[in-house]
Amino acid sequence: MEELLIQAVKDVNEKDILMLVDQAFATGYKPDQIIELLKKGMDCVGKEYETGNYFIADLMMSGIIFKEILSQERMQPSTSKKNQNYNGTILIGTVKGDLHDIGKGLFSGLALSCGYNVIDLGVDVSPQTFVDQIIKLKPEILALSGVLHTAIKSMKNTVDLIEENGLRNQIKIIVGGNPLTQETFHFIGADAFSRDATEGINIIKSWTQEQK
Ligand code: B12
Repeated sequence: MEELLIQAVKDVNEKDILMLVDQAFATGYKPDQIIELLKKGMDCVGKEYETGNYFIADLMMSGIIFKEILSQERMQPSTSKKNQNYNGTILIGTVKGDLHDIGKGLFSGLALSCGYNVIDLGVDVSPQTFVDQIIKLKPEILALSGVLHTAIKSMKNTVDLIEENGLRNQIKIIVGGNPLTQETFHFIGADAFSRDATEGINIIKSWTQEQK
């Protein structure tokens, strides 16, 4: 079943994907296991695009199907974790020049289920918008998302502008996205980075616990 689901995502075959996700639930798969399989399929879609076999329309369609599945009630993070104490406010956005928002959505959903107030500024968010919203909303945490290589520079510009406005020491910053490495993370000047939404949540939870 796992191989079939990955293949269906690779083929951007919506009907089969939805049917196989149903089957996965029926046989006891958990949402995070299903997300892992979908991500593997998306990697294949990305590779097909890189090699010229797929077009932008295929990327778009795969994104639409992924989002459709994520929006299903049964995919939401465990409700037993909800109603926890308020843990703080997270301001989040995909950085300037980048329109990818599925990983951001995953992180936001998990953060909400862990008791954080999440304010999502959307995609293609400029450094100035982040700064304006930090001044206005005073969040404890800023989460920057980006999956394009060019997002690294946008993240750096955002952190630099926060610094220039004298706001850096009042906020913890986590950057997330596949192109990030230890090296690019240091270049950006954030407090943490992750290529995985769940790991990112564990990092911010450790910050929140330190503050309590
Ligand atoms: C769907 C898709 C699109 C859709 C996006 C739809 C949407 N609503 O997001 C559309 C069609 C818009 C798109 C456009 C483009 N795309 Co695109 N896209 C993809 C694809 C196939 C899947 C992305 C995805 O959603 N994956 C699943 C999610 C769950 O993964 P994710 O977003 O990476 O999130 C994970 C981590 O990054 C991390 N994470 C992300 N955010 C955050 C935030 C925090 C705080 C934390 C802790 C973690 C975290 O956690 C998640 C896992 O748990 C990828 C291929 C791939 N393998 O990813 C290419 C890919 C990202 N796209 C690519 C490209 C080149 C483009 C275009 C430039 C194509 C073009 N010529 O126009 C444009 C760029 C448009 C723009 N300005 O942004 C390249 C990027 C190469 C690079 N690194 O620079 C990829 C890798 C494809 C490839 N192999 O060539 N794309």
